[in-house]
Amino acid sequence: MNAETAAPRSATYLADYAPPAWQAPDLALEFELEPTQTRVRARARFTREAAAPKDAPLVLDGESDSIELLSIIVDGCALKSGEYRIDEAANTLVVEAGLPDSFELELETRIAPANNTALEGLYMSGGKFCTQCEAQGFRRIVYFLDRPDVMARYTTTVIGDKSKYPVLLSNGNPISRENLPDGRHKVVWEDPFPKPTYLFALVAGDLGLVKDEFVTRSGRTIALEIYVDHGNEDRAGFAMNSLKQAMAWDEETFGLEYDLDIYMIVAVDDFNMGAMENKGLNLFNSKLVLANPRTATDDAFEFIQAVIGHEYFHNWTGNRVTCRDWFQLTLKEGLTVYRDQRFTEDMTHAAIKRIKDVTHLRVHQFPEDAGPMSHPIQPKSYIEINNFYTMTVYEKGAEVIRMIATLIGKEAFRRGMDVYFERNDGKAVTVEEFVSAMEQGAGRELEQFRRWYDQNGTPELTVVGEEFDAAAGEYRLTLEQANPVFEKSEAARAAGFADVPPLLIPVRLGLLDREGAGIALKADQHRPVAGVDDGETITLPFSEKRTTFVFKDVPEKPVLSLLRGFSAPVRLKYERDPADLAFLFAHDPDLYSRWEAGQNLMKRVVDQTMAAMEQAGATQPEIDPLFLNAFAELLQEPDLDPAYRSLAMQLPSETEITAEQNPARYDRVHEALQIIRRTLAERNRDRLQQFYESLSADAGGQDRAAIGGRRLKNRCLAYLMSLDDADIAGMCFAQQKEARNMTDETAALYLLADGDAGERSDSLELFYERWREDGLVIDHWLSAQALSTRPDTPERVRALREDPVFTIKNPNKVRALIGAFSRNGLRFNSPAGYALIADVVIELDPVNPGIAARLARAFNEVGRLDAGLKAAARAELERILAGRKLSNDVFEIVSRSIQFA
Ligand code: HT7
Ligand code: ZN
Repeated sequence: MNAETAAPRSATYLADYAPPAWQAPDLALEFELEPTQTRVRARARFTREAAAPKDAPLVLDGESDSIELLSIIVDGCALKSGEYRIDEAANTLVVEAGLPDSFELELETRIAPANNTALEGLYMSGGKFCTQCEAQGFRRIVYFLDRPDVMARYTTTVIGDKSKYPVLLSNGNPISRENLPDGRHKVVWEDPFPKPTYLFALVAGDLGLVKDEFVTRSGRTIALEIYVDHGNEDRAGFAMNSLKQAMAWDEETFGLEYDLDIYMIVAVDDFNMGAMENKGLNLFNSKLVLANPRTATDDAFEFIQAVIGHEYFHNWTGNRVTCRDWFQLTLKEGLTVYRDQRFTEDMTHAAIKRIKDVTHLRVHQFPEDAGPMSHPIQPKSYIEINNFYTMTVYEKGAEVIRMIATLIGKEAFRRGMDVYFERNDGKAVTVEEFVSAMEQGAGRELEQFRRWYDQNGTPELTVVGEEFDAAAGEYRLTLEQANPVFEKSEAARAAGFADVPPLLIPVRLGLLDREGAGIALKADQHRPVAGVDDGETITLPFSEKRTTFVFKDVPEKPVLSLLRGFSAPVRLKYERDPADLAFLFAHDPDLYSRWEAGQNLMKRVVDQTMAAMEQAGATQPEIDPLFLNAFAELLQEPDLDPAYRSLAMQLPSETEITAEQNPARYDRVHEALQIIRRTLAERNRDRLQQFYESLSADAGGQDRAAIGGRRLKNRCLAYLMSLDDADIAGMCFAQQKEARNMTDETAALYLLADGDAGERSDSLELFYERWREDGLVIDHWLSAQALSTRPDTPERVRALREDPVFTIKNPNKVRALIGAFSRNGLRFNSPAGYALIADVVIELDPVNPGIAARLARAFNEVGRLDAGLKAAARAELERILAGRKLSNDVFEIVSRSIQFA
């Protein structure tokens, strides 16, 4: 079977949205927990919506593969078999006829959480019961209206064996506790806030508890509780502190206070994603809760703070105001990512955080948007909604929110947020409500801006002309925009666009004089947006296909600092004088643009090196002295923040460079980067060593200076390791052995695992012996080997699947080994690499289709492979598609990819 013959699957379309025919404003649930036979009872009064037809049947969502229906009672009378039906294909329970406009329904069902390996619905992890209901997990628990525009107040009774499950949790506040005569106990939870099914949660188990509290600005005391496995209590302090920071930040920044009396977080080892914002009861992948400096890297700490913030911020952007349907996912996710990004900017270093976010977007979202999974931030159709928790919906979605803030200014944005909550609290709404609230807050229309929600593809912003008229003191800048992916799309054709309409793109820029100082700006025809800019940075609202912007009173030929802060998620096409790039890399006061100038210089050098290698077959092509000097000056500059210096020193990744190539040349890019890295290390060896030694005394502080010091030290170590010098390899291994913190320990591990130094096997052995019992830390051991650029990596990864620390059932392990390997551009892109991923996708699909589909996205780049690799990838995609009973999750990803092969 191939793509053409694979069974078609039915898609859901935004255009087909219809409001629900029934509502059930209160839902009483009762769980009697047993691993293989949990009883679930649901009781609710259903009321027919006024606009629904009088004969509208009741259609409840529920997966008959997971749920055994024991009884169904309407207004006290049990229905007989002919009075309802279970539609196995549609996953519904239907009561066709004879229903009054309002009635009480009682259902009793049985499920087997211990057999639930998909980790959606109610499942077991490490002996505890837990749930994951977003997006459509509730329909694996009991039949109900499993759609976000049906919101109910829940009362949840949880009953379980008291010795095995002393902790019984659900959403809201606990209202009663009772011991039962048979050794079980019962806790009743009541959540006063109406919520959709996807925010329902239940946890039961034997858990350790870390407690704290937070006093809101209105004086309410909120109990904060983090539940972890016994023995891990001392690793929850950072998460707790992050939660309190997030609560205070949301009050200060957006005036948003927490609403329930208790906020609970539970750490779970088996979890498909990072975390889940269930009302009052967040579930977290334990990796995103548990941390102390001995076991977690600085990156892990920063990620934990961000995700704790993200889930907390959902309480307003997602829970209090939720999505009408899943096509509106970016309404809560894009906005909440934007909020967590700003939180981290405020808690750490704003420019560095922005640089990291932009890099993440360009490395992951840009390729997604140019490949088989390209979609607008508001998708228009899906086969499996789980496949649309994407970089586009989340990260590009956050960029779209950021552009609104850039265009209207932070104060107007805040007013817009207030309007959004005033109008929509307690409702399930669409992205339109958000944009319209922003219009109200800003007092201006954003009609053209709305196109960002509908156009897929990364727009191109091209500088087509720059002129300086010394006599007139005028600088003229001509910009053009295009979106080649969207222009060729089905959607553009269907909408009948002869000429695709332009986007409103906020372009922030500054002009520098030859001393590197900002020139005061006056744009005559396109005035800066009031209150946004500081006189030396201006935001041009670029709204046409092509515009010439004229700047007056410019005293000398300026150097343009364009797209400051990456003010729009576009590909900038700007052929510029490398001397200007070097100048900006040394002087731009905008730290983002300064870094970006360095990246552009580096990308240029990579291209030159590749070209030289190709033409002359030279193994040691000469590197542009302009760049070598710029880099040396960066190392010499006094008083630069160490974390910023470290970022500015970093070469663009192989992934970022190959993402712009067609065909992608993984081997060539890898080689060119190695040559450049080694040349830089050779020329700056003393300075790198000086930094390394002066920063080596650090023992693991968590303050900004200590973190920055470690970043710079380990960046220097990475450069020095490219020299293939035995002394340096010895120094690297010594760092690993003596490390008192996980950042230094793993930095050395990853470097040694990547090469051929004699210390390599000792390094891997030492790490394994130290950490094999720690389920989270040992994942670095798997990833370090999976990311190694050594030629034997595919075989090694296959072998590691048999190691006792690996199991295909745990998503973290799959991500650490197989996911990491799929990101290893050089080694994954080979027939052996493709076969390995395809084997795992095929094996994992029946176990956990969500994770299998994520892995299958490794083939996203298939359209940009050379002919040989494309054929090999296509063969593997066909092999996956040929599988019997392939899940919708994997089918959708693979069938889209194969069209590009
Ligand atoms: N809103 C949460 C999404 C999520 C999820 C989605 C599908 C499958 C499993 C999942 N676990 C969590 C996470 C968030 O964005 O906050
Ligand atoms: Zn989220």
